[in-house]
Amino acid sequence: MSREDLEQLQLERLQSTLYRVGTHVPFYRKKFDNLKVNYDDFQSLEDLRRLPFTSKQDLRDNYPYGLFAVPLRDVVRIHSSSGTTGLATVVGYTKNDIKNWSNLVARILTAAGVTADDVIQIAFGYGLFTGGFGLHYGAERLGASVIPISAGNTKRQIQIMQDFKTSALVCTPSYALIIADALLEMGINPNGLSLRVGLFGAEPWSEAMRREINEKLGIVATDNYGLSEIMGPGVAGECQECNGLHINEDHFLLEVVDPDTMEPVEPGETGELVITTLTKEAFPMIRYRTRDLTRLIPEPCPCGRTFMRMQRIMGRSDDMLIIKGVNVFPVQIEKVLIEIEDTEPHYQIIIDRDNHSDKVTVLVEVNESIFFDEMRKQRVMVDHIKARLAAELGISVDVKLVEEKTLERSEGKSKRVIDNRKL
Ligand code: DLL
Repeated sequence: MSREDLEQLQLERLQSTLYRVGTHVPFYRKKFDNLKVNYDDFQSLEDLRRLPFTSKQDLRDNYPYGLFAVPLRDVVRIHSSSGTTGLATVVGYTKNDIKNWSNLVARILTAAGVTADDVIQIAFGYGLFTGGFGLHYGAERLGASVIPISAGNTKRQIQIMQDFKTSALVCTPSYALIIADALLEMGINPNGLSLRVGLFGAEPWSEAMRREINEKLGIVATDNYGLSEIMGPGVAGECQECNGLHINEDHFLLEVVDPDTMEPVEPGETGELVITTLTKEAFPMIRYRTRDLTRLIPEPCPCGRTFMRMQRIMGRSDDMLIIKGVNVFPVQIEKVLIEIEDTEPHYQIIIDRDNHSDKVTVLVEVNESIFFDEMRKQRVMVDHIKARLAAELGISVDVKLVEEKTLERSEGKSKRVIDNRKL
């Protein structure tokens, strides 16, 4: 599609999305009224800049169904991000949304080189997380043979990979490396497997990691990007050039803005990605602040696809951490610690990558009475904090008690997080 035709399609779809949220979602109606936005007179994509941004906080404030644009009886699927209690965000899909989602993921699989002849092993979690089901429906839409094995149990993954002749692997890049190392340990030569392509996403990774995965698994590793608030996987994905992710621009309108001024950056400059959905029925999003940092690549891609590419995600403009694929905010840890007696409001989160798996240690200052107390009491406290954190975060973390005033104090922002992962 030429850029001109694409922009016309985007404008028409934007107009109908604005009508949809303006009439069905009180949150947006109020925002538009306050800003005196009359979306009926939207004549160009430039007008988008008159619209308000939507943030993760807006989703939380409207928990669970406040931002849905259809009645629940039209919703056929519900997903939720990262399963945490107070901070969860909930998204919904109509039948048509699921159809579009499947088509878009099928596109991403195709771009990465997967076909109906492939046996595809989906080692993403199936559940509230969008990764498993999102890739699953896309792969079925494509006609590939899907193995819905879900995440974990690495030995079994390898057994199945050998027996079922898996040719495409889908998971997080860190899990791909865990599988690669397990193969090595088990003395299995990856060249003896049928594996030829991998689609990895849901967490940040690097070119160095790509090289390592390619070498250790003997495959072409591609990157794909998405987020639950917008749809899940299927927003953008790499073709076999492996040089930036093609954005599904007929369904999503992307802007890159300066996270401080919220003004658009120069074309090709790095900034925060802001996404507007163009076809979503149940859960449309207007100018959603992803907090993900990237840049658009305006040059045409040698593969011939005309959809614009974005560079792999380079970081975040907030403090969200992705640990074992789960989104974690330091403030969640703080909230738990504050509620626990005898702890000081000083803590530090240390993240390491051990054998390609994320490991989190939370150092917590405790008052003298506890610190010099008997071991048994300390152990009880550690177990208590661990259990509370696991319930809040959805992942297990190590906890170490430290004496009062051991953690470095800072004059400015305190450095709560030490991320030692070298991606
Ligand atoms: O991670 C959706 C997904 C599933 C994408 C499977 C790709 C494959 P959430 O759990 O809502 O959704 O997390 C979204 O994860 O805002 C990014 O910060 C990060 N992220 C997702 N894909 C990538 C990627 C899914 N390829 C958040 N590179 C996003 C870097 C990524 N970060």
